[in-house]
Amino acid sequence: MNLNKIYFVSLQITALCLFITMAYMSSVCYKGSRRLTRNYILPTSRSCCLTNSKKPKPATTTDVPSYTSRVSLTNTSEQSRNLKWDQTRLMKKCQVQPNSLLGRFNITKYVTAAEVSNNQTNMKVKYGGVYRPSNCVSEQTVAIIIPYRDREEHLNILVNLLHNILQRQQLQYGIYVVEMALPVQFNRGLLANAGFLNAHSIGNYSCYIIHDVDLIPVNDHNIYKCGSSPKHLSVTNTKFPHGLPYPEYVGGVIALSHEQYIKVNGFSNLFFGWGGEDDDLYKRMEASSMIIERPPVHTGTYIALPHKMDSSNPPNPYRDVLMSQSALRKDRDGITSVQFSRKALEFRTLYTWMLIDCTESEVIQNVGHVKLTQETFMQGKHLEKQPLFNMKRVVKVVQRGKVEP
Ligand code: UDH
Ligand code: MN
Repeated sequence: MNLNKIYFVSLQITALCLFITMAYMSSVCYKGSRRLTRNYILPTSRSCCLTNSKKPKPATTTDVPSYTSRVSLTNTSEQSRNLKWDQTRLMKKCQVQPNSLLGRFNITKYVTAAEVSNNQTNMKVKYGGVYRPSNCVSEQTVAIIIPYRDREEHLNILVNLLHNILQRQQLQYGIYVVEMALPVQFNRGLLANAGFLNAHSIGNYSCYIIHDVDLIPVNDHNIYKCGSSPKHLSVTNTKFPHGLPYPEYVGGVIALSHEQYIKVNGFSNLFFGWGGEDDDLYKRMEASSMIIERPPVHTGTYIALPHKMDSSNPPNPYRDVLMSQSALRKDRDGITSVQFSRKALEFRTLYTWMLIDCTESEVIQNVGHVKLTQETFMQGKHLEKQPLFNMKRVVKVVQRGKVEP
């Protein structure tokens, strides 16, 4: 073999090696960027090759543009889903007290149903009354639960105003109107429990605010979020202008986190008719060693829309007796034992509406209680030992996000 031939063959071998090396390196880059797609910023192809052996750099807000432009080159649906996911993750947190808040405001005129549906602010609300800020991530997800029957005018006014306030507060939220089917007597506690279980199943919210339909907030510094303790938001209203009617009062509007709601086992289901379920809730919270947070009086202030006593919600004559056993009954009377059927569910323009039906005797039986009548009360039947309910089973159901029944 002459020298020229040897030189030519070795040149060919060198070129082949170079080609294999380049092909290998570009494949590493490709695999590397695929692997990084979901959790990290995509590096440029050069830096990928240079830094591939190093740990990938965690994403930061300032890194977003490079990530965005890279993905737009190959716009598969999976990548655009990842993009959305990452954009949400990388967006800044919403402010605790956003600049858009007005503080105390005056309501000169209440809206009509027609005005409510035309309102521009509400255009941003999705069907079912859910909203999420577009430019920041809300720290909590909030379900507003409104126990309801036959107060349409109040409902329009409240829902319209709540959307405005909650959007100014930069919250991610959903509004749930929980209506009780006739002819059973109204039961605010049972409706709150049914609303909690359904809203949890639909939106897995972190905070639940039980809200009377006739209380209209007039100060948006009253932030609709949960705290480390249950938060009673309606400190004063036009019916009680000077503050709480009594220190233990937690009626009207109260915010409980998912954990707090489970810890107190929600509301009692036994308060059919008017009164007592809120004082019973206070006793449950006290029995769970919780303290109640409240905003200052001038912040936690509401207009109480006037109404008469409802015919399907007469005062409950046994409310004091039931309340005297609150702490004893707490673990077997609440979300662990609530008995209802959801007759309808509609995602309406400004709220999710559901119709809840129940039978008083079944509700009471499921708690393992006796129905309090003049006769059973005189016989002291309600004081007899009642069977205990299996709390663990229902907590599991709540955690799995299923609604039972
Ligand atoms: N609720 C309804 N429909 C009813 C009953 C109650 O929607 O038929 C809901 C509603 O969310 C209401 C809440 O349950 O805000 C509390 O009930 P309520 O407003 O009847 O309770 P409140 O303590 O009424 O305000 C007291 C009786 C009013 C008599 C007033 C006389 N001046
Ligand atoms: Mn009222």
